[in-house]
Amino acid sequence: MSKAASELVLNADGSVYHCNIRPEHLADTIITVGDPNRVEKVSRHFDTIEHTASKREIVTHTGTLNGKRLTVISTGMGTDNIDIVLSELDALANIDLETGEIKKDFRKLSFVRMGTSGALQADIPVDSFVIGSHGLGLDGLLHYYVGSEAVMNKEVEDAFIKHVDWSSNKARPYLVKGSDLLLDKLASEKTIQGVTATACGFYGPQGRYLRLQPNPADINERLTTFNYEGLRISNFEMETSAIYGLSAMMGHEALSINAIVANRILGEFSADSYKAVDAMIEYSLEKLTK
Ligand code: R1P
Ligand code: URA
Repeated sequence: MSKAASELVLNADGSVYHCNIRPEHLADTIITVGDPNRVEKVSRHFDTIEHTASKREIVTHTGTLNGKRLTVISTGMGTDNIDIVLSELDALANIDLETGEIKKDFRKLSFVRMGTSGALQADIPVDSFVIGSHGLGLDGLLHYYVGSEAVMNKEVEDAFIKHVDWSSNKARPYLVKGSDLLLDKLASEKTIQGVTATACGFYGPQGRYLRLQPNPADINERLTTFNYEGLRISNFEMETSAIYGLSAMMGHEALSINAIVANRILGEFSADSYKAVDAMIEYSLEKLTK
């Protein structure tokens, strides 16, 4: 079925509305980062850069490293932006933008998020690298798509809802597994694995108390103490669950590696978070391309 102009929105040059790139600008392996300034921090390691674009908080560089074609793109903060970026990148790969028809031959993409995050366990130090074996969505995005239950894990979600006494005023939490293929590439003794919890905000939704009290006040303690057959929640950030969920529904691979800039249990923040992020980028690029 073709798509109305209001549904699959294109710019005058044929690029997709927000990401502002055309199909030929997209590599099969895509690195997502939250911060637009981090795009250059990734692409400065590339051997070649063939295309750059930017619109709003979405900056894109495509090039090669060690013979592998890569696109690095910033998503800005939050799963609402992930909905936009993942939908448009999947459309670039799998929809004929001229006719609006879904292409017959599926093109599989691999998404690697290189982000920053706060640890929810005392034994996960600042400046370490955490890979999300699973994404735990506290944001609700996936419920807006028909069939999303198929990529979720009801049993673990039910155990989590019971353990934390999750309020029915909030969207039901969802748990999605990351890509085993990418985990094989990226994991080593230098990385820690755990469940990455994705919040819909940085303050109240992550239990930070400035002037307004989070509800519940002890949300972090409830998350830290959850354990389902050895699965524990390692860290908090704002994108992973949606990347894992949409990728799984679309048939793509996705994995998230985060530099730990804060430890929420110990109340610590990295003395040099930019250095930790640079080290995580170098580590991940090497693993991804060699
Ligand atoms: C909050 O400071 C932002 O940092 C984390 C969170 O997910 C959120 O986007 O990731 P990035 O550093 O990739 O943006
Ligand atoms: N990003 C987050 O979302 N939370 C943190 O605590 C640190 C980085």
